[in-house]
Amino acid sequence: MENNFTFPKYFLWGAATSSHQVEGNNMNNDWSEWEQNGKVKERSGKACDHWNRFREDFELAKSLHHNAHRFSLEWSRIEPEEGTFSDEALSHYREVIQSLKSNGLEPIITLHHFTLPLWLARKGGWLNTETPEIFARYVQKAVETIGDGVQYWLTLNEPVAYVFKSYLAGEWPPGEKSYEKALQVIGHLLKGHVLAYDAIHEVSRKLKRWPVQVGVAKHVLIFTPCSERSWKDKLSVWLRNLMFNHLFIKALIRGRIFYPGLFKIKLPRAKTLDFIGLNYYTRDFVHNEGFHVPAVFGDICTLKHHRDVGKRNFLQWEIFPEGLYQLAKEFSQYGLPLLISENGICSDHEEERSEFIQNHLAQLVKAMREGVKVLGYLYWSLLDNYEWSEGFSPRFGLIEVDYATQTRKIRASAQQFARVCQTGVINGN
Ligand code: IFM
Repeated sequence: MENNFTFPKYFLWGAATSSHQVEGNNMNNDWSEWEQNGKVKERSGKACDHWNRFREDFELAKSLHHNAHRFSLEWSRIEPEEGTFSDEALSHYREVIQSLKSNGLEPIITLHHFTLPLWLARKGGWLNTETPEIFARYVQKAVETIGDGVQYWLTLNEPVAYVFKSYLAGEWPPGEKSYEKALQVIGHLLKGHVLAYDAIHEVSRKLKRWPVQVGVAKHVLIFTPCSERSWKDKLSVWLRNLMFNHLFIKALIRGRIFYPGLFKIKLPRAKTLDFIGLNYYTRDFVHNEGFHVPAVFGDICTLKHHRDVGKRNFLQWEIFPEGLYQLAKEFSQYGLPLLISENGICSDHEEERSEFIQNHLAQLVKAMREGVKVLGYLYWSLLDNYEWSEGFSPRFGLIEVDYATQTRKIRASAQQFARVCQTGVINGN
């Protein structure tokens, strides 16, 4: 058909997970302590028991014609005590990679997906000035030991969202609500990325491996002014977009940044990104709250007329596929390839999930037709899993998990997505 779009041969098709959300029995990190202290309604417990069932899960991904899979290493398993690395955990992850490869799935590895080893959390986590170096040491060890044949690395998952939840909203460990601490942590995460970026490239050069590509998975949102007529709302949207979507990436490209609030951050080096991962889910309506920090960045409008706009997922996030086009175009300004490192919906209705994937892919195609270079599309998530403070109720998976029996069941939307993965063709008008 005339409007059909054929994705490039190199395109990565697959899904993503993260260690704490699927592995089960992660007892040595700050999240498990947070759960045990009763800070959330449900504990992760056995989660999807993916630690033991990864082979079965990757066979299912293969049967769905995926050719890539994103997962994260659990730092607290690899370095259970400061400076001591676990051979058992490292050989487990080596087996995970081997299993991916034998199923024809390109591994895409995240090195930090929200959780920290307890010993590091007790030393202040990302607030500690030594943490960037401590992170780089763990990254170097992991990449040396298990990274042979791994091309794609993501140093950090959603650094700004992590800082927001953990250091401003106080909803995630360590439960801080401090603007000053949030800025310090941003600075340390930026430095941690740069040191990790250098470590990954250095290991690959030293061990004469294939060239690697290193990025971050950046959480991105669409911000829309509450009132198109209010210049103040528009200003807040502009500032919010800069602060939450772009500044982190700009800092890595330029090697320095003035974060709003006049906090100056200088990094050891510039241009430390080979590609940009985008995690996209929804949009927020924003209205201006005045001219002091942080109100100037606007507030999320919870008025009924905005809350009721558009279709919503199980967590009441608006479904806004056009946003993927908009963000892909915006982020193409950096001249780096993009990877859609997460995009997904929690829903109990299969038609909604199918439509979600279809509509977002159509928007991605629109951007690609206009020349945006995209490496791949990874649906969040391969499996239903532990959605942090929301517990197990939101169902994001292409594969349904019965947590009582650990039975897996492929969903109808997964079959529909599988056809796109298999043919690499969609009708993108
Ligand atoms: O489950 C999370 C994931 O850990 C990070 N990105 C967003 C997902 C859905 O909320």
